[in-house]
Amino acid sequence: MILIKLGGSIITDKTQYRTFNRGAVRRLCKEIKDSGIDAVIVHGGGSFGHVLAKEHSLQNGYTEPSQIPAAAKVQYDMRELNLMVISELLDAGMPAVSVPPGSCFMMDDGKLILDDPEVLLSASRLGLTPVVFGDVVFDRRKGFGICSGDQIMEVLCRIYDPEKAVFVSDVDGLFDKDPKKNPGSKLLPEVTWDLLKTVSSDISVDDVTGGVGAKMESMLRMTSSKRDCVLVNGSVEGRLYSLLKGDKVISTTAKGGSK
Ligand code: ATP
Ligand code: IP8
Repeated sequence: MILIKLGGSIITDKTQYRTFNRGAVRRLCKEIKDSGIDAVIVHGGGSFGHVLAKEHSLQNGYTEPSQIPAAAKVQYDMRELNLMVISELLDAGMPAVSVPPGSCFMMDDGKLILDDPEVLLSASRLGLTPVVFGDVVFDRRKGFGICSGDQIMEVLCRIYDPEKAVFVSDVDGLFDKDPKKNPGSKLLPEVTWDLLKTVSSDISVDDVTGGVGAKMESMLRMTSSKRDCVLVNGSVEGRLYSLLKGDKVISTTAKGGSK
Protein backbone atom coordinates (compact mmCIF):
# COMPACT_ATOMS: atom_id res chain seq x y z
CA MET A 1 0.00 0.00 0.00
CA ILE A 2 1.17 3.53 -0.77
CA LEU A 3 0.07 6.56 1.23
CA ILE A 4 -0.28 9.65 -0.98
CA LYS A 5 -0.81 13.27 0.03
CA LEU A 6 -2.03 15.60 -2.70
CA GLY A 7 -0.79 18.97 -1.40
CA GLY A 8 -2.82 22.15 -1.38
CA SER A 9 -0.18 23.76 -3.62
CA ILE A 10 -1.00 21.38 -6.47
CA ILE A 11 -4.77 20.85 -6.04
CA THR A 12 -5.56 24.55 -5.52
CA ASP A 13 -4.14 27.97 -6.33
CA LYS A 14 -2.95 28.93 -2.83
CA THR A 15 -3.01 32.66 -3.71
CA GLN A 16 -6.73 32.77 -4.67
CA TYR A 17 -9.43 31.85 -2.13
CA ARG A 18 -11.27 28.64 -3.11
CA THR A 19 -9.60 28.07 -6.50
CA PHE A 20 -9.57 24.40 -7.50
CA ASN A 21 -6.96 23.11 -9.99
CA ARG A 22 -9.33 20.63 -11.63
CA GLY A 23 -7.04 19.83 -14.57
CA ALA A 24 -4.09 18.89 -12.36
CA VAL A 25 -6.28 16.85 -9.99
CA ARG A 26 -7.90 14.98 -12.90
CA ARG A 27 -4.48 14.05 -14.33
CA LEU A 28 -3.05 13.03 -10.93
CA CYS A 29 -6.08 10.82 -10.18
CA LYS A 30 -5.58 9.10 -13.56
CA GLU A 31 -1.85 8.64 -12.81
CA ILE A 32 -2.70 7.00 -9.47
CA LYS A 33 -5.31 4.75 -11.07
CA ASP A 34 -3.06 3.82 -14.04
CA SER A 35 -0.19 2.88 -11.70
CA GLY A 36 -2.38 0.07 -10.35
CA ILE A 37 -1.26 0.62 -6.75
CA ASP A 38 -3.34 0.14 -3.65
CA ALA A 39 -3.63 3.69 -2.24
CA VAL A 40 -4.88 5.62 0.74
CA ILE A 41 -5.18 9.30 -0.15
CA VAL A 42 -4.88 12.46 1.94
CA HIS A 43 -5.24 15.99 0.61
CA GLY A 44 -4.35 19.42 1.92
CA GLY A 45 -6.40 22.56 2.23
CA GLY A 46 -4.66 25.06 -0.02
CA SER A 47 -6.79 28.15 -0.57
CA PHE A 48 -9.93 26.32 0.65
CA GLY A 49 -8.44 26.00 4.14
CA HIS A 50 -5.55 28.32 4.84
CA VAL A 51 -6.98 31.71 3.77
CA LEU A 52 -9.92 31.89 6.23
CA ALA A 53 -8.14 29.84 8.90
CA LYS A 54 -5.33 32.39 8.93
CA GLU A 55 -7.66 35.39 8.90
CA HIS A 56 -9.39 34.07 12.05
CA SER A 57 -6.35 32.39 13.72
CA LEU A 58 -8.20 29.07 13.85
CA GLN A 59 -4.90 27.19 14.24
CA ASN A 60 -4.53 28.70 17.77
CA GLY A 61 -7.82 27.25 19.01
CA TYR A 62 -10.96 28.96 20.29
CA THR A 63 -10.30 32.45 21.66
CA GLU A 64 -13.37 34.49 20.73
CA PRO A 65 -16.95 34.00 19.48
CA SER A 66 -16.23 35.67 16.11
CA GLN A 67 -14.17 32.58 15.15
CA ILE A 68 -17.18 30.27 15.24
CA PRO A 69 -18.75 31.20 11.87
CA ALA A 70 -15.25 31.00 10.33
CA ALA A 71 -14.68 27.52 11.79
CA ALA A 72 -17.98 26.38 10.26
CA LYS A 73 -17.14 27.97 6.91
CA VAL A 74 -13.67 26.38 6.72
CA GLN A 75 -15.21 22.95 7.44
CA TYR A 76 -17.75 23.62 4.69
CA ASP A 77 -15.09 24.76 2.20
CA MET A 78 -12.93 21.70 2.97
CA ARG A 79 -15.86 19.36 2.37
CA GLU A 80 -16.53 21.03 -0.99
CA LEU A 81 -12.86 20.62 -1.93
CA ASN A 82 -12.92 17.00 -0.75
CA LEU A 83 -16.01 16.21 -2.84
CA MET A 84 -14.34 17.71 -5.92
CA VAL A 85 -11.26 15.50 -5.34
CA ILE A 86 -13.49 12.45 -4.74
CA SER A 87 -15.45 13.19 -7.90
CA GLU A 88 -12.22 13.16 -9.96
CA LEU A 89 -11.11 9.89 -8.32
CA LEU A 90 -14.47 8.27 -9.10
CA ASP A 91 -14.26 9.50 -12.71
CA ALA A 92 -10.78 7.95 -12.92
CA GLY A 93 -12.27 4.63 -11.80
CA MET A 94 -11.20 4.61 -8.15
CA PRO A 95 -13.86 3.75 -5.51
CA ALA A 96 -13.05 6.73 -3.27
CA VAL A 97 -14.86 7.38 0.03
CA SER A 98 -14.63 10.50 2.17
CA VAL A 99 -13.37 10.27 5.78
CA PRO A 100 -13.78 13.82 7.21
CA PRO A 101 -11.48 14.33 10.23
CA GLY A 102 -13.71 17.11 11.65
CA SER A 103 -16.48 14.52 12.16
CA CYS A 104 -14.44 11.34 12.79
CA PHE A 105 -11.38 12.36 14.85
CA MET A 106 -10.40 14.52 17.86
CA MET A 107 -7.28 16.46 18.78
CA ASP A 108 -5.70 16.99 22.20
CA ASP A 109 -3.69 20.21 22.45
CA GLY A 110 -3.01 20.12 18.72
CA LYS A 111 -2.16 16.42 18.60
CA LEU A 112 -4.38 14.27 16.42
CA ILE A 113 -5.96 11.37 18.36
CA LEU A 114 -7.04 8.37 16.34
CA ASP A 115 -7.84 5.71 18.91
CA ASP A 116 -10.06 3.67 16.66
CA PRO A 117 -9.00 3.13 13.05
CA GLU A 118 -11.94 0.78 12.34
CA VAL A 119 -13.67 3.09 9.82
CA LEU A 120 -10.51 3.47 7.75
CA LEU A 121 -9.49 -0.16 7.91
CA SER A 122 -13.01 -1.38 7.07
CA ALA A 123 -13.07 0.79 3.94
CA SER A 124 -9.62 -0.42 2.85
CA ARG A 125 -10.46 -4.08 3.50
CA LEU A 126 -13.46 -3.78 1.20
CA GLY A 127 -11.29 -2.36 -1.59
CA LEU A 128 -12.53 1.21 -1.17
CA THR A 129 -10.02 4.09 -1.26
CA PRO A 130 -10.30 6.27 1.88
CA VAL A 131 -9.72 9.97 1.23
CA VAL A 132 -8.84 12.00 4.35
CA PHE A 133 -7.99 15.72 4.43
CA GLY A 134 -6.71 18.64 6.50
CA ASP A 135 -9.66 20.05 8.47
CA VAL A 136 -11.03 22.01 11.43
CA VAL A 137 -11.02 19.36 14.16
CA PHE A 138 -12.39 19.62 17.72
CA ASP A 139 -9.68 19.77 20.39
CA ARG A 140 -10.10 18.58 24.02
CA ARG A 141 -8.11 21.52 25.39
CA LYS A 142 -8.35 24.25 22.75
CA GLY A 143 -11.97 23.84 21.58
CA PHE A 144 -10.89 23.34 17.99
CA GLY A 145 -7.77 23.54 15.88
CA ILE A 146 -6.47 22.95 12.38
CA CYS A 147 -5.33 19.43 11.69
CA SER A 148 -2.99 19.35 8.68
CA GLY A 149 -2.92 16.71 5.99
CA ASP A 150 0.71 16.11 6.98
CA GLN A 151 -0.31 15.27 10.59
CA ILE A 152 -2.88 12.87 9.15
CA MET A 153 -0.18 11.25 6.98
CA GLU A 154 1.88 10.54 10.12
CA VAL A 155 -1.03 8.92 11.93
CA LEU A 156 -2.07 6.89 8.87
CA CYS A 157 1.52 5.74 8.51
CA ARG A 158 1.29 4.12 11.97
CA ILE A 159 -2.08 2.54 11.15
CA TYR A 160 -1.29 1.18 7.68
CA ASP A 161 2.51 0.75 7.76
CA PRO A 162 2.68 1.60 4.01
CA GLU A 163 5.60 0.53 1.82
CA LYS A 164 6.05 4.13 0.71
CA ALA A 165 4.65 7.58 1.56
CA VAL A 166 4.45 10.18 -1.20
CA PHE A 167 3.87 13.92 -0.78
CA VAL A 168 2.87 15.73 -3.98
CA SER A 169 3.49 19.49 -4.29
CA ASP A 170 4.03 21.97 -7.12
CA VAL A 171 7.87 22.03 -7.04
CA ASP A 172 10.50 19.32 -7.69
CA GLY A 173 11.16 18.59 -3.99
CA LEU A 174 12.95 20.36 -1.14
CA PHE A 175 15.37 23.13 -2.21
CA ASP A 176 18.02 24.98 -0.20
CA LYS A 177 15.80 28.09 -0.63
CA ASP A 178 12.22 28.63 -1.83
CA PRO A 179 12.57 27.92 -5.58
CA LYS A 180 9.73 30.30 -6.43
CA LYS A 181 11.57 33.26 -4.90
CA ASN A 182 15.17 32.16 -5.64
CA PRO A 183 15.79 31.08 -9.25
CA GLY A 184 19.29 29.75 -8.41
CA SER A 185 18.13 27.51 -5.55
CA LYS A 186 19.36 23.91 -5.52
CA LEU A 187 17.24 20.78 -5.26
CA LEU A 188 18.20 18.44 -2.39
CA PRO A 189 17.71 14.86 -3.65
CA GLU A 190 17.91 13.57 -0.07
CA VAL A 191 17.18 15.21 3.27
CA THR A 192 18.24 14.23 6.80
CA TRP A 193 17.56 15.98 10.13
CA ASP A 194 21.03 17.57 9.92
CA LEU A 195 20.59 18.78 6.35
CA LEU A 196 17.17 20.25 7.16
CA LYS A 197 18.85 22.59 9.68
CA THR A 198 20.92 24.12 6.85
CA VAL A 199 17.91 24.91 4.64
CA SER A 200 16.91 28.60 4.49
CA SER A 201 14.75 29.66 7.43
CA ASP A 202 12.44 31.28 4.87
CA ILE A 203 11.01 27.80 4.48
CA SER A 204 7.44 28.42 5.50
CA VAL A 205 4.79 29.48 3.02
CA ASP A 206 1.86 31.72 3.96
CA ASP A 207 0.28 28.80 5.70
CA VAL A 208 -1.30 28.02 9.11
CA THR A 209 0.25 24.55 9.37
CA GLY A 210 3.96 25.28 8.98
CA GLY A 211 4.63 25.03 5.24
CA VAL A 212 7.32 22.85 3.74
CA GLY A 213 9.50 22.93 6.91
CA ALA A 214 6.83 21.15 8.99
CA LYS A 215 6.21 18.82 6.06
CA MET A 216 9.87 17.72 5.95
CA GLU A 217 9.81 17.07 9.72
CA SER A 218 6.70 14.88 9.27
CA MET A 219 8.41 13.07 6.40
CA LEU A 220 11.55 12.44 8.45
CA ARG A 221 9.46 11.02 11.31
CA MET A 222 7.68 8.70 8.84
CA THR A 223 10.81 7.13 7.35
CA SER A 224 12.08 3.72 8.40
CA SER A 225 14.58 1.21 7.07
CA LYS A 226 11.70 -0.35 5.11
CA ARG A 227 9.96 2.83 3.98
CA ASP A 228 10.91 5.70 1.71
CA CYS A 229 9.16 9.00 2.12
CA VAL A 230 9.29 11.12 -1.03
CA LEU A 231 8.35 14.70 -2.03
CA VAL A 232 7.55 14.92 -5.75
CA ASN A 233 6.34 17.52 -8.25
CA GLY A 234 2.76 16.82 -9.33
CA SER A 235 2.73 19.56 -11.94
CA VAL A 236 5.06 17.56 -14.24
CA GLU A 237 2.96 15.11 -16.23
CA GLY A 238 3.77 11.45 -15.54
CA ARG A 239 6.15 12.04 -12.63
CA LEU A 240 3.81 10.74 -9.92
CA TYR A 241 2.92 7.77 -12.15
CA SER A 242 6.61 6.87 -12.65
CA LEU A 243 7.35 7.19 -8.93
CA LEU A 244 4.39 4.96 -8.04
CA LYS A 245 5.59 2.38 -10.59
CA GLY A 246 8.95 2.29 -8.78
CA ASP A 247 11.05 4.36 -11.21
CA LYS A 248 13.65 6.82 -9.97
CA VAL A 249 12.39 10.37 -10.60
CA ILE A 250 13.44 13.93 -9.73
CA SER A 251 12.30 14.33 -6.11
CA THR A 252 13.50 14.60 -2.48
CA THR A 253 13.69 11.46 -0.32
CA ALA A 254 13.65 11.79 3.47
CA LYS A 255 16.36 9.63 5.05
CA GLY A 256 17.24 8.65 8.54
CA GLY A 257 14.23 7.67 10.59
CA SER A 258 13.38 9.24 13.92
CA LYS A 259 15.28 12.15 15.51
P1 ATP B 1 -0.89 22.29 1.85
O1 ATP B 1 -0.18 22.43 3.17
O2 ATP B 1 -1.86 23.41 1.58
O3 ATP B 1 -1.52 20.97 1.68
P2 ATP B 1 1.37 21.45 0.21
O4 ATP B 1 1.32 20.17 0.93
O5 ATP B 1 1.29 21.40 -1.27
O6 ATP B 1 0.24 22.44 0.73
P3 ATP B 1 3.17 23.61 0.96
O7 ATP B 1 3.15 23.75 2.43
O8 ATP B 1 2.40 24.60 0.13
O9 ATP B 1 2.72 22.12 0.60
O10 ATP B 1 4.68 23.53 0.50
C1 ATP B 1 5.02 23.60 -0.88
C2 ATP B 1 5.45 25.01 -1.20
O11 ATP B 1 6.55 25.36 -0.35
C3 ATP B 1 5.97 25.16 -2.62
O12 ATP B 1 4.95 25.70 -3.43
C4 ATP B 1 7.17 26.12 -2.48
O13 ATP B 1 6.99 27.34 -3.15
C5 ATP B 1 7.25 26.41 -0.96
N1 ATP B 1 8.63 26.40 -0.46
C6 ATP B 1 9.17 27.32 0.40
N2 ATP B 1 10.44 27.03 0.67
C7 ATP B 1 10.73 25.89 -0.01
C8 ATP B 1 11.93 25.07 -0.12
N3 ATP B 1 13.06 25.39 0.52
N4 ATP B 1 11.87 23.96 -0.90
C9 ATP B 1 10.71 23.61 -1.54
N5 ATP B 1 9.57 24.35 -1.49
C10 ATP B 1 9.57 25.47 -0.73
O1 IP8 C 1 -3.09 21.99 3.85
C1 IP8 C 1 -4.70 22.30 6.48
O2 IP8 C 1 -4.12 21.12 5.92
P1 IP8 C 1 -2.78 21.21 5.07
C2 IP8 C 1 -6.21 22.32 6.32
O3 IP8 C 1 -2.41 19.79 4.79
C3 IP8 C 1 -6.85 23.61 6.69
O4 IP8 C 1 -1.74 21.90 5.91
C4 IP8 C 1 -8.28 23.53 7.02
C5 IP8 C 1 -6.25 24.77 6.72
